[in-house]
Amino acid sequence: MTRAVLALGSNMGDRMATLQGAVDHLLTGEGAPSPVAVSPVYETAPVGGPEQGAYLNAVLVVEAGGEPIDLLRRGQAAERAFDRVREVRWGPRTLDVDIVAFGDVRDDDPELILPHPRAHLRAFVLRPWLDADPEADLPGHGPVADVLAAVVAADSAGEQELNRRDDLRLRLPEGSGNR
Ligand code: A4P
Ligand code: MG
Repeated sequence: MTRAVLALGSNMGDRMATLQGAVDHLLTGEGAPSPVAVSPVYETAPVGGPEQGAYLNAVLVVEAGGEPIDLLRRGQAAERAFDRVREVRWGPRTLDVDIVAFGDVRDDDPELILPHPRAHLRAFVLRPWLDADPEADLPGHGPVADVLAAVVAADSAGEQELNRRDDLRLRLPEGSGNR
């Protein structure tokens, strides 16, 4: 089993229902990874892309069997299950599932770049990841706490401000920890 980190984002439709559905989808069924932790939910201003609505973002930490590509496929199946329409790069989407890290694997295969090539620049990934796993390291970049501190320090314009939504909570599906 390998510790892996998934970043979830939604900025269309019922964003919270989509995130919860994604967590359930990712953790259910044959070969599903076991949950380690799920982060709080953050409301975040869109980074890059066209003008679009605010995102809800969260991070799911799992123990996964199999290969990194199996986890990517599982994430893509979750995206399809939520009718993701992929029109514009970095544009609005009902659900985006990114593989942030898979153990300490480093790979530049464009189909699955590990760790995710923009994770180290994004407070909306690093902040929830740090909440879910305060000891986490981002391969090639060091402790997530330090990487996040650098991102926040560089963001003098406050473009990456995050609003933790304590009124919203993701739950892990029943029994998903006991496989
Ligand atoms: N791919 C390569 N590496 C990975 C990886 N580590 N995880 C490939 C997931 N996919 C990976 O992705 C395009 C291709 O990347 C896939 O075919 C896969 O094989 P996509 O999900 O189809 O396209 P995308 O998401 O539109 O593009 P991209 O580059 O993945 O966008 P990002 O970087 O994920 O950014 N702002 C806020 N506040 N919150 C957000 O969640 N998300 C984005 C999307 C932009 N701005 C955001 C947010
Ligand atoms: Mg993506």
